[in-house]
Amino acid sequence: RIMITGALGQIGSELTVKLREIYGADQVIATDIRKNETEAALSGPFEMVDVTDARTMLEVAKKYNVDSVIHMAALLSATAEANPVFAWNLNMGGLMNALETARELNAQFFTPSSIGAFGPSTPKDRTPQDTIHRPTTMYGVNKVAGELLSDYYFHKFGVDTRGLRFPGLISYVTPPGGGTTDYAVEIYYEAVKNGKYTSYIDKGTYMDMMYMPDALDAIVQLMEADPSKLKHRNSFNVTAMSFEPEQIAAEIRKHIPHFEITYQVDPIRQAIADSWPNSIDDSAAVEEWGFKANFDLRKMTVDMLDKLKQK
Ligand code: VAH
Repeated sequence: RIMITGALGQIGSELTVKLREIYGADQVIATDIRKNETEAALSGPFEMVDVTDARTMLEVAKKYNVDSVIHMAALLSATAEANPVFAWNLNMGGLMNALETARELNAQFFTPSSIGAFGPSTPKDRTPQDTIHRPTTMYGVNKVAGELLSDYYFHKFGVDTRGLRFPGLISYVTPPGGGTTDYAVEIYYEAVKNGKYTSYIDKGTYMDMMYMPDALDAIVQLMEADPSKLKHRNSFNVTAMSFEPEQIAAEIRKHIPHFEITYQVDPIRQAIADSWPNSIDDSAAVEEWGFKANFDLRKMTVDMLDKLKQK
């Protein structure tokens, strides 16, 4: 059985539904700090778990005898930057508790890292799998420390930990909260609702992005990969595309001709975005476990607008 923390979050809410489709509803225990009425909360076992509460997390894991822990509960970059001490305690305390739970139950383990694990001194174009990590954000510090801690649990305790450095993720199911890349989600919602969008990220700011279906497939594919083929563990660069706001606006205009983008740059989130790569190199993921993204900007835009219009 699989236990997911942060199961009602941006990735967790769709991952929970997908894993239940693959492995069976009662095989996936969704946990989060609060419950809601979404499909992720209602389509199978749900438990209230605050990831900073180690005892409850372990109790729930033992109650369902889980053999896989997928730790998704965390604060994203912009929120973390506004509350750095809280972010450290939640992001690192939660991760430690989840790793300890996986160690006690000898369970497989997944948690996401991010392109946020790179900083201004990292090569910005085709950022390598193995390179300098000196992030200048609390979120980035959490992600680098998290990668090192997860590798430590693999080498020291033999916990089968695996991770992905996700780019910005774009989805129409659960609006994201507190990210820097979320302009690329908001723009689609605003295009459908109002035909225009004011971006807090400046034109010319390139960031790696990925459509949520590709992100979910990558998690399943990595977790089912042959461990003997993995030279890396925490965490693999993965990406589908890299674009700047003008490019996504132009793609939207192919479907909504009068769509307009204007700019009101948020210096805090712009500074975070400027510290991240323009594009990363995901050849290690391709070579070690056959990663392949299916959605590019054109295909994603068709699907996003179609699904949001239905919504
Ligand atoms: C964020 N969406 O913006 C997340 C992610 C790479 C970006 O880490 O913080």
